[in-house]
Amino acid sequence: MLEIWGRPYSSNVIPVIWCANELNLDYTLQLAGGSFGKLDTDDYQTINPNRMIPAIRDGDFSLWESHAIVRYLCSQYSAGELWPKDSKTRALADQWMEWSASLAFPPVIQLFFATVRTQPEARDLSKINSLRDQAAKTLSLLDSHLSQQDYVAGEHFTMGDIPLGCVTYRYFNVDVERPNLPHLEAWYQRLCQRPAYQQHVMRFFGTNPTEWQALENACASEGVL
Ligand SMILES: N[C@@H](CCC(=O)N[C@@H](CS)C(=O)NCC(=O)O)C(=O)O
Repeated sequence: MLEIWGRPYSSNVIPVIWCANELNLDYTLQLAGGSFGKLDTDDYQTINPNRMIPAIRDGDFSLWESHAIVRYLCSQYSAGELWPKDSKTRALADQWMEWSASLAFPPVIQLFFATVRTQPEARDLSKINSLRDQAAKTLSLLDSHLSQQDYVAGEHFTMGDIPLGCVTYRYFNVDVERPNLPHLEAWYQRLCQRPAYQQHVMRFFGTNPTEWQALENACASEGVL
């Protein structure tokens, strides 16, 4: 059976778990990384020599890098749907996945760390405001793109929506003011209708490091999937 290694509150693991659930795949989640450890074992070295999460093992095949994993799962298990058959549509989906990694993810994850993952008394307001503005400026480009179509690669949900859907959930749920980005919001609301997104992306992540850690620790006893 497919194994996904990682922790369900980790920004790079969430797209993989969401993707596997969109595809209705049977998998086991091997809780690893952060307080779950396991990354320094000999077994994990063979799965991901970087000793980072996420990684997968699918039979005798191992793969790491979250976006590569999303592409593999979609091409292997959803050819023609999440992995568009038309090469230009597929290239556009891919383009937005790359854009997510290079331009959208960095300011949003830094904003997340500067707020939720920093105790309130240690927060740097000017840094938070600067990251907030940078994230909004970057995402405004996606907002204009989405004024023309319902999903990032056209009129259908594809792998291209997966990394950005995860980034956007973080962006819309940290406690900062945001400019009105109506097309981004409408697309986000479309994602919010998807059961796999509701279950695996729309997790309450707490408001400070103590709450965040307690939520993540609870995964082990809840038997999350
Ligand atoms: N580019 C990699 C980044 C992987 C990465 O930074 N993973 C972090 C978690 S989000 C990690 O393994 N940190 C060590 C840990 O969680 O223990 C990917 O997208 O998979």
